Formats: sequence, C-alpha cells, structure tokens
Amino acid sequence: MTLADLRLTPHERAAHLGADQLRQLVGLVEHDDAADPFPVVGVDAVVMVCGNATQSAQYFVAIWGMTLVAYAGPETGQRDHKSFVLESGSVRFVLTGAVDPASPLVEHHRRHGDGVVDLALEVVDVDRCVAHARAHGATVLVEPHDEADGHGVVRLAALATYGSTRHTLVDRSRYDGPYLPGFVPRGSGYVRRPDVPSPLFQALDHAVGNVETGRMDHWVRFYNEVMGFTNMAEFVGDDIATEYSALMSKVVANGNHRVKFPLNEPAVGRRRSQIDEYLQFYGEPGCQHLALATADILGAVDALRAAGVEFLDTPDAYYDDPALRSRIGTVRVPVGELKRRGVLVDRDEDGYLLQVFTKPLGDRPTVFFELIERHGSLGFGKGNFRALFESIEREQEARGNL
Ligand code: TYF
Ligand code: FE
Repeated sequence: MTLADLRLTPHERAAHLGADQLRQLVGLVEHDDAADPFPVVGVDAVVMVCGNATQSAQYFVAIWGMTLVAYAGPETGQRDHKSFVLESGSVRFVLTGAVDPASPLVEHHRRHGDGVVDLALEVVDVDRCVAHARAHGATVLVEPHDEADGHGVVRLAALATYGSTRHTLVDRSRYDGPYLPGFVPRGSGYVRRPDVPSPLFQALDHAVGNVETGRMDHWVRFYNEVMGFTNMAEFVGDDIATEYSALMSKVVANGNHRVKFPLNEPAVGRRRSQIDEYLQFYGEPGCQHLALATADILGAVDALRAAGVEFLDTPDAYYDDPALRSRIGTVRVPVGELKRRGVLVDRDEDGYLLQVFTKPLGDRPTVFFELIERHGSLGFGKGNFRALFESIEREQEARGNL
C-alpha cells in the first residue's frame, strides 16, 4: 500500500478526516499490510478508570470539546459500573467508574487512582493476531469471541501488556453500533464551553508507557515480537539520561505509524526520576501520557488555559536563546506567539512539530496529556527533552517528590 491510497478507517471518515490531513497530523508512513504478521488498523479506544466517570465525562465535554456518543450503566443493565464513550476526531475515550461498591474497579482505583487500563487496537483479524501473539509469548487475557446486538457482531480478545494495562483487540467490520454491544447511543446535557473548538484535537498521536528500571528493552521486544511493531529512530539513551533526563526511552510503532508507543524506564541519574515518581503513585507500570494531535495547537491551548487547564511552564530563556531561532528556522507563527503560550518547537530533517504538556490531570502525579501539531516531523520533540524534563522536575520538586 502506498500513501496515495492510504485507506481511512470508517471511524476516521465519520470524523471528516482526509487522508492528507491524517498523514500530516500523526505522521503516517507507507506500509504493506499483506506482509504484516499482526496488521493493526489503529487505536480503537483509550479506556480509563475514573474515580467519578460521571464528572470526568462532563470535564472532557466541557473543556476538551469531546462529544458524548454512547453509554452503558445500570439503566442499560450494566449494574457494576458506568461507562461513557466520548469522541474527538478519530479519538475515542471510554471513561469507566464503579457503581457497585463490590465492583473490582473500586480496588483498581484505590491502588492506581485515575488511569488508562486499556489501549484497545482495531485489527483486521482478531484470531490471527491472537495466534501470533500467543506463539510469541503474550498472555491472552480474553480469548477471541463474538459479541452481538441488533447492530451486528464484533469480535474481541485481549492481551496483557505492562502492569495491569491491556490491549483489547477489536474487529468491528461487521458492526455499526455506537461502540460495542451493551452500549446505547447517548448525547447529553453536558455542554462544551463556548470558546472551545470542536473538535479541539483530531487524532491520537502516541501513548507512552512507563515501565520499571531495566524493563524498557523487554517491552520493546514484546511489541517487536508479539505485534510486529518496529523501532522508530528516536530514543533517549543513557548518555542523555545521566546528563539531565533521568529516563531512558525507545519508541515502537505499527507498520503505518498510526499507533506509536514510546516506552520509558527510570535512569539512575542525578535526581529521583520522574518515572520513579509515576511508578510510586500509580503503583506499577502504566500509561504515562497521551499525545493528542491537533491542527491548531495555539487555539487549543488558549481555550484550555482559559478553562483553567494547567500546562508545564517554559522559561523565557528557551525562546530567547539565539540557538533556538537558528535551529527551528521559520515556523507558521512568530516565536512570540509560541512564547506567550509556552508551546515548544522542534525541527528535524523531515520538518517541525509544536508541542505542549499539561500537568498531571488527576489527583496523583501520574497521567498527563500532550498536545502536538506536526508539520512533517516524525519525531517526538527530542530537541525539547532538556527543557521539558527540567520543567517536569520543577513540578516534581514542588510536590516534594524529587
Ligand atoms: O513522548 C515523548 O517521547 C515526548 C517526550 O516523561 C517525553 O513527549 C518523554 C518522556 C516524558 C515526557 C515527555
Ligand atoms: Fe509524547
């Protein structure tokens, strides 16, 4: 397959995303699905456990401009928990919170706080993927099976990954319901703030996992062998790690790069690693950040800041450094516009990217979001790692965890 005939998923088409736009947003590359042992269409959903999914759903609608599309809960026969399905562009979040005090989600939330429990992947052939995964040592948490309702049939299975995180595998090619059997369509009284663009973000660019010291290469191999993912060029090795970052990082991606998973482990550096802080408060390995691709990072940041969302600060010195100006060349707005909003910029041989990071979203210093606007660059902002990690460490220090 070439990029010229890049096939959009029905979900991407429904979100009115064009192939060129998507290629730009998340940096897709050419890929031949026929030779792939584990062909992945894309990320199907990011499932999060929340202490209060009812209110989190309202937050993501009001402030992040997402749309509530489906629901399951006691009213629909699911007595254990409530699940709210939200969309923004081709991104689907499922927010789940316990209703029954005896729900296993209560214990999960006590241990981990709010967090990502499932990075569900849409695949072409669930059974073939599970067979390949099993043959390469994966733990199959849920065997392939059908679930059906009046909208058709989905085929589902689930694989274990780091910590208690899983990858549900979904084939929804024979299904036209709003999400999965058991869910009913639902809009709601939740209202987007009037200044928030909709959608504020269009696609999921990457989802990062934090794993224990010495385990990064294990998980890189897991994605290589179990899912046929390949390693991307960008990584933080121990050279950079000991100098300032206190972490090591490698990135794996599926064939077309729709799915990109950076993996971090703590590095024994000058200071206590931000990854150690995450592992302490999440209680085990887990998803550290979700990078949301937007076509207008400036508008997104303005709306989010106006709503009170907190971002990591970037010192003025970052923008005033003459080396930055010569490194990044000309970007689509004057550097002053980036400086005013604390948006970072990085350039490589393919182009440039703009990015900005929120502070942790919930009560614990664990999961946070990144906004990313790509203009050709296929990287992750390597040139910003120093400024970014120093900013994260200032927050860590303010929390008393450095
Ligand atoms: O995903 C990335 O690689 C970038 C940089 O703790 C990054 O967003 C890496 C580690 C980290 C925060 C950001
Ligand atoms: Fe990132």
